[in-house]
Amino acid sequence: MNTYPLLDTIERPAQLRQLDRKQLPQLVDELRAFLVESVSRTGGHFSSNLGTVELTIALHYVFNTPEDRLVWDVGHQTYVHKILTGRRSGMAKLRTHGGVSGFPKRCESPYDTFGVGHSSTSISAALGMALAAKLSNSERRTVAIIGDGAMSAGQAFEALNNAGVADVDMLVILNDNDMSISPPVGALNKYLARALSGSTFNAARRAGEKVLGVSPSLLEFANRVEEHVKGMLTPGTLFEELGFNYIGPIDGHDLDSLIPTLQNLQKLKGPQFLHVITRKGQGYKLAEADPILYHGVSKFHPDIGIEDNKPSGKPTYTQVFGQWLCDMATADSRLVAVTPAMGEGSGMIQFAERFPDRYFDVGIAEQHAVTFAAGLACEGMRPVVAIYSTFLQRAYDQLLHDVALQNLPVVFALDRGGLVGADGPTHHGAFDLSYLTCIPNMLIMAPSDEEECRRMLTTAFRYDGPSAVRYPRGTGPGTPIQATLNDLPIGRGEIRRQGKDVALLAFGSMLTPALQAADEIGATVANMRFVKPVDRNLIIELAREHSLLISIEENALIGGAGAEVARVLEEEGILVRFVRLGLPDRFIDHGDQFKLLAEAGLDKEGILRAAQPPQDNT
Ligand SMILES: Cc1ncc(C[n+]2csc(CCOP(=O)(O)OP(=O)(O)O)c2C)c(N)n1
Repeated sequence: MNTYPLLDTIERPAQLRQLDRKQLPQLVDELRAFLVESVSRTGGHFSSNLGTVELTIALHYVFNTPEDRLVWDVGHQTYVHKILTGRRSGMAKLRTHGGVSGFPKRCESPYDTFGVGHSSTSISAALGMALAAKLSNSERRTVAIIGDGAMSAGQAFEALNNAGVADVDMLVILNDNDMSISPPVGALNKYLARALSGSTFNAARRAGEKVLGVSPSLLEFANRVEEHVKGMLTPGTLFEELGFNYIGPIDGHDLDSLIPTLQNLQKLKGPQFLHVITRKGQGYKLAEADPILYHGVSKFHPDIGIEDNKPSGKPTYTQVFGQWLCDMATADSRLVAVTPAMGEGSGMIQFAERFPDRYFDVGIAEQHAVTFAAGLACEGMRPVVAIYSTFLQRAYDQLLHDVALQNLPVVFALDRGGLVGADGPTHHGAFDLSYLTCIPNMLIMAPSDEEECRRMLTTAFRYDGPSAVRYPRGTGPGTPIQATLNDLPIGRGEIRRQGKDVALLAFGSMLTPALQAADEIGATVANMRFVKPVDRNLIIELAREHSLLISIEENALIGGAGAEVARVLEEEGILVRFVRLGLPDRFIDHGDQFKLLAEAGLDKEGILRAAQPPQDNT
């Protein structure tokens, strides 16, 4: 039996637009079934995609894509968009090497108008596109689709502030499911929540029906919107004040509301704002009940759902951090912890439960998170900012200007340092060592195992200035963790294996492959531990006793840990053969974390290749 008779007929949105509206509910059902089948086999983002099935269909049904531009925020909710735009068969290889990306990517499809992965960019990008359309006298429409979580970021408001006075035709759709990854935080959320309160929402629905029911002319439509919607609803006031024409809230799972509303908005001039209410996980009961668990999933059985994580024996680095945070908070009441909307992913849930007054989820607001931590530090607190390496990129000036320049004791616990695998180039933590080492006052460490991670966090916490501990995604070698909170002597590495001729200078996660390679060639292995200050004496000693030094790091080669080693050699006037291994000067695609590392030469084989004597070309 064919489960997807209607979906099978649609390869492109143009075919979708040929369908009768009465056929669309069937398409909704087929797409949801397909999503469940396909994501349960590949893993990926799940609840957000279930929540945007109707909205995506309605957008491609009403707008003339790809001529009209759909600009998705974050992009983790675009699987239906991908399926409807010629990539349905590619979903079988979603997020795997050479397969479809988990996020929109301009090089993947003309329907992907803007590359995303990091949040809160859609309104800015859409405004740029809308202005470009205006300047080139094009009639094409531009639509930004942004979640209520992503809307909490400063950049979204900067863009609204600009767009509201920009005299362009653009539509911003707020996809409000009252969830970020975790429950949303902040005053904006409270403000939006009023829209969901029964009476207001029902009033809006009635107003919407009244406005749309009789196919009003444009003028009538505008007047009635004015009369019935604007006047009645509070949620829109903020957006109205910013210069947008606010419509909503409407039910984002009701095509009979969505399609006529979009059709009308399509014709209106100036900045338009449509507030749509959806439910994260819609249509799959388990995800509806626990949208956090089903936000990003590994493979699971669709009839059973996600089964309890079998303890793997080894804790992840994220869990090591979470445990340390609780232990250090118990030991020192000055510790406060800050997360920009990543409490779960950063391993802070236990801390949040045990120390609710010292836990600050500030929303998707990395810049604010860092300056907020600086303020806490000014007053004697000891803030720990838990942030993914890739997301700290957002807050670079705050890190430099607000924290480092004032030499404030803020600990940056940088999770996902190095390649993350399936999420790909938007999420790889490939650059932190480069962007951190050039900042004065920074203490930078990269652990090679779990206990070392704990010690580095303790070292960072006791350091009187800004510090970063960057650890990789997943598990380490499984070194047992001590209950005590010991620190490390700052700026000192250690020899882990004494050999001869070749010295491997391993940073962080690269110690494991370095030891494997060294066993084959009898090389010396140094666990460098500190990227800054790098262990100068150790480098001098290794250079004196070996004919080849190889530095190995899971970071961009340019400006990373190896560059610090090179700096020492240069400053000391040491002439020795020196090879640096790290990530090449290109963006690394999505795929299996370890295969990607091997491709970059960051495994045992890659190290052995680098240790070969130079080719004699004479
Ligand atoms: C700059 C940045 N910080 C954090 C994240 C991680 N992140 C991905 S999705 C998400 C929640 C987004 O919430 P919302 O926009 O409401 O979309 P929903 O998941 O509810 O559909 C977060 C915090 C990110 N992608 N980008």
